[in-house]
Amino acid sequence: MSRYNVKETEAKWQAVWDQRGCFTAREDAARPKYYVLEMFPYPSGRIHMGHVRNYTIGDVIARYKRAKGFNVLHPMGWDAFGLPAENAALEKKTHPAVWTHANIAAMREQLKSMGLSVDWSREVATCDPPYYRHEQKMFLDFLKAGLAYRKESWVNWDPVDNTVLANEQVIDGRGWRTGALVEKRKLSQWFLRITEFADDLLKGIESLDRWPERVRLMQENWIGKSTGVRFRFAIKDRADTLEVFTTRPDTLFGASFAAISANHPLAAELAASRPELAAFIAECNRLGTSEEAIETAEKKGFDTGLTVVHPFDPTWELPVYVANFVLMEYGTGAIFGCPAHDQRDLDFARKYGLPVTPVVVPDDADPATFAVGAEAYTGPGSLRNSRFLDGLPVDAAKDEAGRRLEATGQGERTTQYRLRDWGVSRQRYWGCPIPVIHCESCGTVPVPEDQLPVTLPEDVTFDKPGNPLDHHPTWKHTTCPCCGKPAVRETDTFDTFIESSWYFARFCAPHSADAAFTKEAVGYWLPVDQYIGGIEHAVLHLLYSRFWTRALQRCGYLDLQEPFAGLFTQGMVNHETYKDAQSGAWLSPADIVKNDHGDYIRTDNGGAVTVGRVEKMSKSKKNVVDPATIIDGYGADAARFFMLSDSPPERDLEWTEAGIDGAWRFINRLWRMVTEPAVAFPAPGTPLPATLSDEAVAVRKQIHKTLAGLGEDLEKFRFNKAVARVRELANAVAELNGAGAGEDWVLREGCEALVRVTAPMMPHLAEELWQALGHTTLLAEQPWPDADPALATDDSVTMPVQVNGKLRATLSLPRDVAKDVAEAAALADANVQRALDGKPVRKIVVVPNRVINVVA
Ligand code: ANZ
Ligand code: ZN
Repeated sequence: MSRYNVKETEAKWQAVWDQRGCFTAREDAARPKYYVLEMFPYPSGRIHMGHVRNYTIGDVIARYKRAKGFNVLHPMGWDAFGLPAENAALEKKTHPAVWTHANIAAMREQLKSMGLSVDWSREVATCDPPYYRHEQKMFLDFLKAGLAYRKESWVNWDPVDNTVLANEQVIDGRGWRTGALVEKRKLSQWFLRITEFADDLLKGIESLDRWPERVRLMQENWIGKSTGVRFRFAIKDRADTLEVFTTRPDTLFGASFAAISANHPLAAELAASRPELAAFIAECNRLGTSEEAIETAEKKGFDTGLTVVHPFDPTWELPVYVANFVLMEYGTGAIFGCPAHDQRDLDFARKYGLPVTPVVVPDDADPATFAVGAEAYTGPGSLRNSRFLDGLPVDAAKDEAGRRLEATGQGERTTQYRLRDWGVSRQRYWGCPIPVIHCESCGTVPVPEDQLPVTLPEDVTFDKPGNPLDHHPTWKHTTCPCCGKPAVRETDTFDTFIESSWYFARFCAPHSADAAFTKEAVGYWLPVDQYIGGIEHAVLHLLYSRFWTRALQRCGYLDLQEPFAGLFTQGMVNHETYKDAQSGAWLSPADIVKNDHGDYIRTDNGGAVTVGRVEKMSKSKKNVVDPATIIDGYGADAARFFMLSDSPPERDLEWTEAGIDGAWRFINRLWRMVTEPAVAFPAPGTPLPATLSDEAVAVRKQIHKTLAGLGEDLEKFRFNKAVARVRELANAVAELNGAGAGEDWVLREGCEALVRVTAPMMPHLAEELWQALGHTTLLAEQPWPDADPALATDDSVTMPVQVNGKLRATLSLPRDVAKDVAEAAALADANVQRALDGKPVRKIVVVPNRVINVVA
């Protein structure tokens, strides 16, 4: 028995595809285009199984669509700026650029070893000036269009290193390196006006009908549209007012306090003469800037001693607190609290002994006894204890309260979004420089376009905390483009989410020098027809890209709103976890073997191993399998095939050795079927013989049913079903021994079908076998084999027979059989007769091709 030489074969076909430029994409107005894109990788240095899954899925789609006649664009590039390069520079004493480019080179080879049908001539790395110069230009255009602006904003400050920390560098409220309690500081930073598009981004979600419902919902919640009222409380003994935002003006008669954010101007004013309040504010600011931290912290407040006057009753006063759960960034930074109908307010009221008055009573509750205990009531109902609102249902009461606040000039009905403008300044080196100059006389001046790109200096050091651009001796010193006096460059760089907000457009014209892309190219290729990536990007990356596209449209770059017409989010790759039974230390799958009893033991010392749960592959739990090892041992096709075979692609997949072994065995089986057939194949192109054995006819039917079903599976991302179909067909074809009439012909037809439909999944093997079948063309350039509809439809169907709702028999009947024939067949069945047990049949319902229901 010969063996398939996987290494040689895979390398050979990769070289052939490459030389022929099989996957080079060219605009061609005469052909329908299809743009398939996987989220581009961060160049960490090595690919992981998540990449293998992501790119396998994308490649199956790309190859399939190409075979279906589409002009396919399938590019690849590198999301190359970011913090890990700076960390590596610090730890390994290398330069971020050197580290990044070395990683790109290594990962490019790894991805190429997967046999991806990528147009590598379009490769881009976002850290290269020819890429980011266009981003700087876009920013300047946004600035002109009023879509970018500067304002003071809070950052995480490490007081030991004296440096700004990215959110991911704050771990449990402490700096990742120093362990110091992180503080909030205010810095002047750049913002992009994404909120300007809040409503448009929300409405656009409706058109994204090829996006997962879950992602659409997450975006909707992130944008967070709320309708409510802004109104102003009079402050007792002061001339000014306190403006609050509420979505529940109906609950105003249940109000028992007002609260302001620790960063509210009023809090700052009061704190100036009250040290205890200043201390409380400082405590609030240590909570970190994330909404989650604020949400989960214990609700705390500080009574300012001020009171405000109820808007509907001048004799009613409410105390004003500074509270840690009120965000300055939302609404007006001030609220009124109604403890009975808001959980945070209730927790707060219980802590500070404030009244809890229910004003909304559920329709099925007794208003006389309805009370609120530990849980606020947030459901529907009608109003009580609320004077002129009494008896109204919640919605009507909201209307009425809003109307009265408007009528008395105390407030206005408004719409509020949770979405905040996008803060894009980062105090980091390894990012795109923000192209502005600060001049003492002229203020903030954009870098003139003919001076772009503003490139990063190469001679930087990372041994001091803080931003290396800022301590660079010369880089930031320049002259003002307006007045020519000495001025300093902005030393902040862009959030790396900016590079990924437009790379899909750059891929359309990656070598365009004067412009980020050409209108013709994006007009032809965009939107991306199928985007594929992890659910972790459901909100930020996808929302920023949708915003950026709209901003580009406004600035005349392109004519498009939604960059991604279709989105698929794949599941994770999981693996069993292993621990040393004694020490409890995590063990890698590579460090253990099975003993004679089938139990795992340590390879090095034979020690016992505890097998733990199946979890996402992660370095910390050591349950990772390196794709390089797998590709080296089994080849890319086996890895790809297994990735597709076990689970639906949107679900998590468990990587197992048995699974990859199974894929490998199947590869060899197909290889032998084609290279060592039971009987010699007739030459390619031999016409269908006049007579075929019954077996040959049956196999032909299965071949064409498989072709029909498989195309549909691939269209619908049911890759695991497609794999199952391929395996079934292989079984059926293998059954043909070739002795009967025309069986040699059908054997070829079956093998060709197998080879052609597996091509998107296992392209190297398929190409090799296509050649072995005597073809001189490249399979990568062949059209998809379409099914013969006459053979693809079943002429018999399986019909279950139910007697009084219970399944009693299954019959094989001709498709579209007449009802009376189906009824007779059902009643003739012995199991059905037994179930009837002599009872008269009252009714038979035949659902054509589906089910027969007998009622007795
Ligand atoms: C009074 C009230 C009574 C409220 C009640 C709710 C229930 P969404 O739906 O997210 O828009 N709020 C307003 N500004 C806030 C801020 N800066 N920080 C924290 N909370 C704030 O939530 C709007 C509600 O969140 C508002 O309606 C306000 O509390 C609170 F039974 O006003 B409500
Ligand atoms: Zn100047």
